[in-house]
Amino acid sequence: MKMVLAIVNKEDSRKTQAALNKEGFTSTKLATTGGFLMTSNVTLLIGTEEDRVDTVLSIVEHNCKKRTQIVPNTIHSAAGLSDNPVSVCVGGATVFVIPVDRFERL
Ligand code: 2BA
Repeated sequence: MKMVLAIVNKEDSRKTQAALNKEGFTSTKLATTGGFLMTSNVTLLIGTEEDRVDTVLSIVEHNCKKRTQIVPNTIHSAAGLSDNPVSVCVGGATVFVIPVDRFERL
C-alpha cells in the first residue's frame, strides 16, 4: 500500500476530491500553508494500493492547474532573495508517494 500526499491549490481541491471519489478512492483534505508564499494550500492524503497510484497521479494532474503568482517584496526579501518582486510558477500539484507499512480500520 502507498500514501499519496498531494499539495494542491485550494481552488482545485474540491474537483480533485470529487474526481477521486468517482473512481473509488478515499481521501482526506488538510488545510495547509506553503512555507515560501505563506498562503493557504490544501494537502490531500490518498491511501491506495500500489497498482492504483498511477491512476491517482493522473487524476491529480488532470484537475490541478499551474498558476503564476507574483511574490511580494516582503516575502522575497525575508527569504534572503533580491528585493524585486518576481513571479513564481506554483503547482499544479506537488506530490509525494510514501510506502505504508500497515493499514488498519479499528
Ligand atoms: P510554497 O512554499 O508557498 O511555494 C510556492 C512556490 O514558490 C513554489 O511552487 C515554488 O515555485 C516557489 N518557491 C518555493 N520555495 C522557494 C524558494 N526557496 N525560492 C524561490 N522560489 C520558491 P511549487 O514548487 O509548486 O510548490 C507549491 C507548494 O507545495 C509550496 O508552497 C509548498 O507548500 C509545497 N511544497 C513544494 N515543494 C515541497 C517540498 N519539497 N516539501 C514540502 N512541501 C513542498
